Amino acid sequence: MKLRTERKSIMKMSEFPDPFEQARQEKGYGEMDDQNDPLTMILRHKDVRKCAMNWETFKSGAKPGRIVVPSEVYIRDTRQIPFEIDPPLHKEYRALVENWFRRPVEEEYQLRLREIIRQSFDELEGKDSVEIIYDFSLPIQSRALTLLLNCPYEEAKHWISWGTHVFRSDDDPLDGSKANVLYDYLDEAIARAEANPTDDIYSLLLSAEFQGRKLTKEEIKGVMILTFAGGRDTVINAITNTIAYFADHPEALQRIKAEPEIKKRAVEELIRYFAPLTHMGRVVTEDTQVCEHAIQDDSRISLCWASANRDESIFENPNEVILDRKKNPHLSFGYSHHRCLGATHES
Ligand code: EMZ
Repeated sequence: MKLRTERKSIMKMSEFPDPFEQARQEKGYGEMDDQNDPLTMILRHKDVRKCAMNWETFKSGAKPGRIVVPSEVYIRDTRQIPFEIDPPLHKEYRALVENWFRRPVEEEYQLRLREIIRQSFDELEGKDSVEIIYDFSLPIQSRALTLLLNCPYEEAKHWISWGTHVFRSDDDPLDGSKANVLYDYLDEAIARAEANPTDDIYSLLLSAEFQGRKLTKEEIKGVMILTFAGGRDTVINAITNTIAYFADHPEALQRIKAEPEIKKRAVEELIRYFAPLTHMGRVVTEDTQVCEHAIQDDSRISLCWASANRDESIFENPNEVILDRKKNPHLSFGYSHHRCLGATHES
């Protein structure tokens, strides 16, 4: 199969200009509305890091769904764990799943993951054209998730049918009905593991000890919703944009083949450039200031990873993909205690 790009204009399909450049340089922040709950976007690398660490002033443990952009307060009540929890409790919750999420660095896990990716490529063989998101990125994401959850491979078919977002409807940020499909699925999966413990993630969570007690069903669901939702659109974005990049730049693929030692750096660089998650919010706990801009108690800020990744004071030629970029402190996986649990997959 030949990779083909559809857009024939001057800009290549995989070219992402930086929409934050001017605001980042001039003010350091941007403003946007989101369902009448406006937010101040923090744009500079240094400020994003500072705010990410300051969980007392910029909290994650707000009303469930409020730190997400677009806000999910109208479509879910379940708190995602450990994502919507602040220190010191955050660490204890995270410890429940941290080792489990480290498994992707193991060789055996990587062999199985590679096999999933190979099979997904094989399915494209002989086709003239494919819809890359639905025929490739989404299936890979869901099949890889069977490994992470240690669930039967066949489950992936079911998850793929949910579409690119597991509980958010594609075109209406206020439509919460889709979420029930996931919630019902999780109720059943938890009940099954309770009746018949296996070595899957549900059984792990059901047997876990948290502060001298078992987790509640609501807590288990909170971890599972995050696992299903958090690593979905982000992974699909990363895979799709990478494929688009190689379609636009076949010479880059040749280079990586010829110089396998730059592979790791190339992965980091593509993740920096595409920033699969644009930003993540925090709720402000007191009147404060960022970049000399007043921010009110109980309003929202967002930590704009995509802008920080193009900060010219940190990255040389930030708008270029430099496959073997040496210094690359990108923030695509977040920063500080909430750094993405799934980041272990990049190895
Ligand atoms: C939340 C979020 C986590 C949110 C790291 O990102 O991902 C989004 O896709 C979900 O909608 O609920 O899980």
